[in-house]
Amino acid sequence: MSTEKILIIGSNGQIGLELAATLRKNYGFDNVVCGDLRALDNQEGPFEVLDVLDKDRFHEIVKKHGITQVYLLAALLSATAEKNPKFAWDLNMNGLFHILDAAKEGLIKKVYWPSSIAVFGPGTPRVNTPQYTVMEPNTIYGISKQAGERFCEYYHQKYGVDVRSIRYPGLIGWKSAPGGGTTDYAVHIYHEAIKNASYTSFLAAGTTLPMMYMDDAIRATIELMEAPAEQVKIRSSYNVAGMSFDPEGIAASIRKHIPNFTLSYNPDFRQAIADSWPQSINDAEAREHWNWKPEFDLDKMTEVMLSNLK
Ligand code: NAD
Ligand code: AKB
Repeated sequence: MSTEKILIIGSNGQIGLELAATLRKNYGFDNVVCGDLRALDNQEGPFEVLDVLDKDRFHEIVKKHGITQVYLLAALLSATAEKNPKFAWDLNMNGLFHILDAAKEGLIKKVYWPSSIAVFGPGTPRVNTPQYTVMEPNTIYGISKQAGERFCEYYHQKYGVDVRSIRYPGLIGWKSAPGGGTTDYAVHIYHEAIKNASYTSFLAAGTTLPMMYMDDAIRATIELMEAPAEQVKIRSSYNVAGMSFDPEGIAASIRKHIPNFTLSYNPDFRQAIADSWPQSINDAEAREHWNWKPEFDLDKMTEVMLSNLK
């Protein structure tokens, strides 16, 4: 039986719901405590109401359950953050400080915190973007993720905090809804394909972005968290790649199953965010250090998405 007790903060979001289910399978149902601002109607298993900005409440939960590891998922994503930049900075940074400080004080042993391809900016080489390159993000979300990466590395180097991180691309899954990102169209398109055989994209034709199927993202996260510490040589955040496509690419993949599917375009403010991000990611370091390898390409993902959403 596992000796680890895991707390997922932001457990009821797009990633948290899927991560909680997998961690509960691996570590035992009662060894994974979920935490979010409010419970779901059908909330399952150990759950605590938690605002990550409330440090005392976080400490209370850690002590109550004997938490050893924290996965911090609570954040404002790119599109929502642009609408409320000051609050986005507060949540994305101070939430992280509460967790890193708890690890520094020895209250918890291990931390997972996700970064994003949003750490890159308009000056970054956009194709096959390497781990180390120009990083000048121009969104508040990207700025908070880049600062978060710097603090993760700082806390590791100065205080020995065991913090691990991945720069997720846009994540696509059928079990949970996306929460305010620029890549959300790539989830919505599958739902609309099934309901209406048509979709209007809020990103323009030709907007290629790095994406990943959720199962790959969850597997990457757990593989990184379970890797021996000496293999985790990057303590800011790892590039990981899954696939890259533009709206027409995903539409073509959908048409293999729904031949009459039509795609139109009505780009909005999210276009500028997408235009500042890479098109594809080089993940050589993740492959070399902890043997990362994606399993899903676009057509395999489309098959799974459509068959499950039906
Ligand atoms: P989401 O918006 O779907 O879920 C976030 C969850 O956090 C929600 O359930 C929300 O209620 C909760 N939350 C918000 N404020 C909180 C607070 N103060 N205290 C406690 N909980 C709070 O987000 P997600 O897509 O699951 O993303 C999780 C993390 O992964 C974020 O850090 C995000 O930046 C990162 N990420 C996600 C993607 C993606 O495509 N989903 C890509 C890159 C990085
Ligand atoms: C978003 O679009 O904000 C997220 C991300 C890539 O960080 N999906």
